[in-house]
Amino acid sequence: MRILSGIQPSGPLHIGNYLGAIQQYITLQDENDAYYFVADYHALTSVRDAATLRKYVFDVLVDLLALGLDPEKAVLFVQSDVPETVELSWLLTSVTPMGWLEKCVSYKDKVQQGLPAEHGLFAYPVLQAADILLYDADLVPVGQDQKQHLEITRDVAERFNHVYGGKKGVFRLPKPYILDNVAVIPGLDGRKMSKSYNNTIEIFEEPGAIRKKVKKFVTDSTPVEAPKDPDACPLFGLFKLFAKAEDRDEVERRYREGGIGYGEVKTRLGEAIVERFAEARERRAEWVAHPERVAEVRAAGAQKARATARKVLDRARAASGLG
Ligand code: AQP
Repeated sequence: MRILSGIQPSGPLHIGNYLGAIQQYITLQDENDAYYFVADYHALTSVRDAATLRKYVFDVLVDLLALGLDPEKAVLFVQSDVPETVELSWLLTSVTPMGWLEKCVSYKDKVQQGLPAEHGLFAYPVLQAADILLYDADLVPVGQDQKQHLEITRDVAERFNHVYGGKKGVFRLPKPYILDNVAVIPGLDGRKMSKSYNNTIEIFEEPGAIRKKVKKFVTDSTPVEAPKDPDACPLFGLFKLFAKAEDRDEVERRYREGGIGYGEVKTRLGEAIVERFAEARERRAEWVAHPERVAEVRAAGAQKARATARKVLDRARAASGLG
């Protein structure tokens, strides 16, 4: 199967990105034809400084490589190294009804958070449809927050197929790949972990900073000795994703029986997070010390991605009467 997903270079990656998406990228790269990209066109809607954007793009590349994305198995590339994306985006824009974009929750959310109501932000789901359709993707590993955008991608593809595709259709219809237990990773305040909510734990923060941040996780005031429902506790929800099976079972039992305080869970969660990323942290330092290797990976990825993209774009151009 063809797998495709992207991640925005709009700031340091957090454990919501890791559990909700990157972990699946790594698993799926073994048995499939996988394409993963750094979505810098998308980041233009929020990052407005050239040097910062370049730094974030580099950081996401090294983060993905350090976390186990293998450029021998998957195509790793930067979105803007494939300018075909923008042309396809325009072809898709031309058949996308405004109403589909007007109902997008993420646009409304971001404007409510104070981002300017610009066209790029509004049209973001069409660019995302282009990202996906350009590679004939079958499956798109993402978190729950992207589900609505994936539905738009399918709708836009069907509409383009209907308008131009004849019997064969132009685009393959992709499906989201969302795992229930990691679909929405909670942040420090219990809401979805998100850069814009300022409630993240960054994957490659200093271990001391990670331990300190986890201590801020918001919990209720149930006393240590009182029984607690682990299924209703976002802190435990996160703990069980990082803890070893025996630690998870022990903590779960003590939640139900009473006798465990949130402070202890936070300390153990902090340790588990630091431990989980210890090897990746070392690998990251090696990549950072060799930017020329990162540049090689980027260039090779661009070449492969572009070759695939060109074929699909030509199909769409021919179908719509361009060229
Ligand atoms: N909290 C989360 N739980 C599960 N999955 C998540 N993802 C993000 N946050 C969570 C998934 O990570 C992938 C990359 O996301 P992105 O590049 O679109 O970044 P994002 O969703 O914009 O991340 P933020 O932190 O939420 O940024 P802002 O605040 O700018 O919107 C996606 O697959 C996403 O689902």
